[in-house]
Amino acid sequence: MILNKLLGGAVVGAALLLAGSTSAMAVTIGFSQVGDEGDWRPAWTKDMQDEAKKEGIDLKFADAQGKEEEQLKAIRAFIAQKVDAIILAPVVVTGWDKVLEEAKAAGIPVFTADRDVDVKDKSLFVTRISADFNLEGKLAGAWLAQASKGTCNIVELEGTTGAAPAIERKKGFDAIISQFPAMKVVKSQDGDFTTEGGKKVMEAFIKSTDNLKGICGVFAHNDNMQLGAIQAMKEAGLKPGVDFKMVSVDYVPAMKDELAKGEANASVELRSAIGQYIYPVVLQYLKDKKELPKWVVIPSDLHTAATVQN
Ligand code: GYE
Repeated sequence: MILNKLLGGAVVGAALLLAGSTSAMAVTIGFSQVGDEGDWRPAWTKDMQDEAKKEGIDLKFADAQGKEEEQLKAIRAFIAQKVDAIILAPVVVTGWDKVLEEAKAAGIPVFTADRDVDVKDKSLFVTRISADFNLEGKLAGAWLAQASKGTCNIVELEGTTGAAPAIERKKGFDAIISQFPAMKVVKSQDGDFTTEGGKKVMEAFIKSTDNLKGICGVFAHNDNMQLGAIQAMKEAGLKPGVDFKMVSVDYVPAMKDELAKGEANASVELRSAIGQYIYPVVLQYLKDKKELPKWVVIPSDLHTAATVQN
């Protein structure tokens, strides 16, 4: 708020000199977070809070517990508080047009981080700062194609229906395996990105396929669902990582342990320390209001047991 006022006037140089300390010109940012559904997200939340402190940002944090209505409320509260900028990590892609129009009318720039929004008018947000989920799906598919020599019946644990990573990881994965006539997704179901969700879905798959008969691979849209799937498989006396090729996304510490143990085989890293990518973009924009490309991409890497580092 204060920064807006300072930068708005011609007296900016003198005002900055007078202000002297960074706290006098602290930028206020509202951050609407999805929730804490797995291991990756709370790690990212902590990173956002730590990095905000380092940058001297006054961060208003709102956890929506996975509910879009809560995110809408949080954004409206941020608008009422006249924050300098809003960072939105949206649970699903749809339903944002109206509230983002309200932010625009109030002159508050919105940045999306991590997940994407699907809005008609792209000027409703400045830019999206996130990894390429489609590429993550492709990396997972390419790993499985190579590991199975292009022949594999796959079961898939999908992320929250309507969420950008669920949509894009599936698309990317399908784009690769469709190149291999003997690779096929035989079952696919929403496990909501949680360990419990993944476990339940895998239990159902185990039942409906007579103990995963004929299945060679398990692709989970995130590690937590894969961790749940591994539990379910072990409880059924199956050997994940040995008799089934296990690939997922996030590369969280618990998955690194599974890779090292050999109960999982590959995980595409989704970095959680991304405040360092996000805040500089927001702060720079608040200074110069220069238009940005609509997507600032954060890189992803593939890890297997061979490259796991604890
Ligand atoms: O992979 C998953 C989390 O939005 C890309 O959300 C993120 C995903 C991440 O629940 O673990």
